[in-house]
Amino acid sequence: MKTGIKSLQAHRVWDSRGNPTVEVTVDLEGGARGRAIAPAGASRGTREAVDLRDGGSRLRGLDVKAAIANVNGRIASALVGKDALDQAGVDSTLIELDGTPLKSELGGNAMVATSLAVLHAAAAGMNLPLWKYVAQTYGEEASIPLAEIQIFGGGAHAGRRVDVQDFMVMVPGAESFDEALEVTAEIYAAAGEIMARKGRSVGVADEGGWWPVFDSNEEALETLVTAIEAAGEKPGNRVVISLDIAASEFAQDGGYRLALEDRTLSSDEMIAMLGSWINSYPIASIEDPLAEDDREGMRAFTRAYGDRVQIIGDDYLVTNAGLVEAAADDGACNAVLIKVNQAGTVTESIATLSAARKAGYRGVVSARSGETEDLSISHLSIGLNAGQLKVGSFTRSERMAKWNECLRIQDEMGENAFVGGAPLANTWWGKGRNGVAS
Ligand code: 2PG
Ligand code: MG
Repeated sequence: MKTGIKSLQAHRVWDSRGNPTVEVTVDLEGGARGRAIAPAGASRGTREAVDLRDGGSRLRGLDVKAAIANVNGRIASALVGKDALDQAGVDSTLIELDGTPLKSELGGNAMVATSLAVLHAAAAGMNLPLWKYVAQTYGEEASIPLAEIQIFGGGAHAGRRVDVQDFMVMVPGAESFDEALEVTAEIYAAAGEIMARKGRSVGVADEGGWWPVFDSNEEALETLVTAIEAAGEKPGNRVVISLDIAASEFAQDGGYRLALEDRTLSSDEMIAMLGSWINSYPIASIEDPLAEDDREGMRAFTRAYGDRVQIIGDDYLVTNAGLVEAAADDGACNAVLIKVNQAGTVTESIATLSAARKAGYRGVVSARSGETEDLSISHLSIGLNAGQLKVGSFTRSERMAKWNECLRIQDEMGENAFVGGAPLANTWWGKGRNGVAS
């Protein structure tokens, strides 16, 4: 099969919030085709690759005509004729052409859709499913990840109705990915029934989790525990809780403004509050517990709780290998979220995962709050043996499509491919439970 890039074409499509985004189609000389769509975040780190948006009043300034023109013009001219199998070469061409630290010239949206579309085209050119192509190309043993699934949305994804952004569950004690989803489905439904009984069932947030009508952030946690029990599970047994605090979103003047509770915490008080939650609830993972620029806070939190919970840097590390290395030197975080559009290219994202592994950090492949039918991250999490996948909730097809794709691949690979409790074996949960399913 001839794998030279014959043509690249960008189109405007629409994401799960009804916002415009960039889709790129790549055709190879041998006839193979790859396609990918850029996702979009709402709670974004200041150091992540930026999307190119047109501004103005139409479509609230979010149109992507300039990004599309960049793909069809400068990017296509630079990439036509290049070998799609040379992902690193393609990505470094994109990076050079852009020439800015945050991809603001070509647009992170133009670059990520192009980079992923080339990866898809290469896999198609080799006649392989994407996950298998990725595993072979990057020398990984593919595995089916542990799913991190949102039950209540919050923060920037729910009109800031509560301050904390994601209240999620993981089922590391499940025997298979399928069983983990089944347990999650029961918990999601139970949480909905509890909210309905309280007269608080008013729909869902951006990622499909229940809309968070609570009087305090901790009430959401209490309700989540009740929902886990109502689903017939013992919290902390095979089901554990995962939080994305997304603290940068409510950091204010060196403190943390909990608007729902009308109080402002210092960094130390924030650490103490999260510590009391860790002591009271079966929390195995916390993402962005402190703000992206609260280096001392993140170090102190990691010193205090890093041996009990997984501490994921999202806004704090923005899928950047250099920031992961610096955090490792610093003793901040023990895991990194991998969002390809934060880095801007596939190659940089994989380099971040490698840097994480070298530092002994776990990697969690993640969707954005603005998503589409694009299934790349399901394949990447499996092919890169990442161990964990975060996609949002358990409704809405831009989310479900990604869980369903993992199910299909699990069928192909067999149940032994599921990682089970292994990725969390060193956490509070894993130590207590010995990583063994009950
Ligand atoms: C996050 C993501 C996904 P966003 O903070 O982890 O939940 O949100 O895409 O809005 O940055
Ligand atoms: Mg996050």
